[in-house]
Amino acid sequence: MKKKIRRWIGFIICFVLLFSLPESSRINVYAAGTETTAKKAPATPLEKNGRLKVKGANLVNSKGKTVILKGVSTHGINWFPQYVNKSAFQTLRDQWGVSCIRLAMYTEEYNGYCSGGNQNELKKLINNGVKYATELGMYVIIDWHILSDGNPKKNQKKAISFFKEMAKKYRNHKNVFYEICNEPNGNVSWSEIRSYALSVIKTIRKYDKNNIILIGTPTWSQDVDVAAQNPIKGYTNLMYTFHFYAATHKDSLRNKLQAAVKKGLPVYVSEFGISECSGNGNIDEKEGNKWISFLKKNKISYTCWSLSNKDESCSLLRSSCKRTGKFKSSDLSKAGKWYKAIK
Ligand code: IDC
Repeated sequence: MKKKIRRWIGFIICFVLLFSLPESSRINVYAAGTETTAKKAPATPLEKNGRLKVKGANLVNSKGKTVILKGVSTHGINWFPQYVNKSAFQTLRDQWGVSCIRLAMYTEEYNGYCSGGNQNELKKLINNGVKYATELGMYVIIDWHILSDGNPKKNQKKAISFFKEMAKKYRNHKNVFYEICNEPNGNVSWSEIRSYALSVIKTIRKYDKNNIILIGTPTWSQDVDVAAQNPIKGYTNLMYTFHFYAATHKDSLRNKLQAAVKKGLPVYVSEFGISECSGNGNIDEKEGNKWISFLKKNKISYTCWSLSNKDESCSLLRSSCKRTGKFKSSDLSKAGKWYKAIK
């Protein structure tokens, strides 16, 4: 009889001990021998860094650590919609170390958002692009790609209603950037761009208090030194864009960037190439390396133009490449091979 009682007590103790273990180890106990050897996927850029914000001149992650995003820009999504796909973005993330995709939506070039393009189709592409990037844990820039419309005020009303829609939709996303005017150019001053930016920012911030807003600067987003003299006040999470093309732009343009950095302006290189500024002509890898080391030294994020197979030297893919994702080495242009190797 005593033996029986002891056995029961022993049984109850075992039972209590087993269920006092944390659930994870309990499962191991039950599943011993059935464990798989599958490795956990590495953390995505978004899992690693969370919501980014602007601190001083830098982009910092949710733990306050400075981050530099390596990005790729699409070509105009109105012309090359086929590259807005998850496989392309995933290849860039996993094989190129890219953490940010820029979705370039021309406003006034042929079939642009404000020049006869199908606005619903264009927004669908933006929404799909944001969705793929989000699923892959990547950051994503929604780029209002002004170019021949030099002065952003020209389409200000349309910009405001577009960004109102985007800000309402993406207020809870942690990975979205709004780039409100790609490259102001022609006869447009910083004070005009500043006043455009203030109206768009005011609209965005009504709905989205956090996501970072990128602001273009005069002369095709080169005059960050001018913007640095009178930056926008009263809002957080703003950055100013600086663009360069390495076969054209060298020390004298770097000096302008240096001046802005010295003033503490938060700068984001939302577009650059190593071709000439026409997007074609020579490729200058050496100058490209100089630029990248300058950007790294100053903790500035950068985005390379462009993910397409257009027959021009800034394209990251060869014109013979028909693939729209899972790019192989033989699919890459000179610029593509160079950029893939940038760590
Ligand atoms: C270029 C494209 C080219 C296209 C042209 C449209 O590479 O295929 O025909 O735009 O006008 C920029 C612009 C970007 C340009 C790029 C290269 O932001 O739209 O793309 N560039 O010229 N600024 C400096 C260079």
